Amino acid sequence: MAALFVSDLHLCPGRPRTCRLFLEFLSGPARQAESLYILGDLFEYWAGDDDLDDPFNAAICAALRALSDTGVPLFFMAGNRDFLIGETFARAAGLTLLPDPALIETAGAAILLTHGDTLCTDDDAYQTFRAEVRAPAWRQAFLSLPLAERKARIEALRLQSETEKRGKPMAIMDANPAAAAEMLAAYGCKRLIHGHTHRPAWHDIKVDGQPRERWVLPDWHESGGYLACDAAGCRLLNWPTAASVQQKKKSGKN
Ligand SMILES: [Mn+2]
Repeated sequence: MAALFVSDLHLCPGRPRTCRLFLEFLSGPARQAESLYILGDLFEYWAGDDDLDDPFNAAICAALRALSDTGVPLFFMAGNRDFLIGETFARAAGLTLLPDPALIETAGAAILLTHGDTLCTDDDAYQTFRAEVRAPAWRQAFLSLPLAERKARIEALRLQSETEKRGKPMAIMDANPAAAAEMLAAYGCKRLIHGHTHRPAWHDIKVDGQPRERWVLPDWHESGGYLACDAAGCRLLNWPTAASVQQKKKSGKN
């Protein structure tokens, strides 16, 4: 059995295929997992746990709950888009909230987890914005606004962020390798897993002359993917896999 890691699903009603793939993942490979870690940006945005009445959000929450009810431990770390997820959602979905970063132990090995946005240290404007919206006072003030107003403000922020991203060099929006090495060194850990950059990869790095691993999770859109880690190591897997597509054809579903 392996611990599975996913991130950057960006689920929203406008992406029905991605949602279907994720639901199939939850009722498929995730059922056989030792545990499932969702490392942020599960949702395209999250306006607050009082938005759980929304049928789309309720359906995703119920699917997570169904997995958790089968006994698979489920963990969630917030991303930059769904950092307003709180204890109410966590209880409803049957998952445990993790801080960012979080040091976990699975299959006898320590693994450091982070969403990944704090590693983008070359993007000063983003880090300033992040510090502002992650302050407890900002969170409290924002969550006290009416839900409709929160949604309108988030929509405006998303448009602004899309425009800004177009003007930024790609390199600025990637994880800074030195920041990743520093994080590993600070926790004395050999393996780091993060998402956010949408650049799935396995980076073999050196920290203080010692071999270390940095795994970057893929985002989900037309297809998805996940990282599986067990005593033998980690591997990035596509979802859906060729095998499951085959299986689905045989059973006549699509
Ligand atoms: Mn992100």
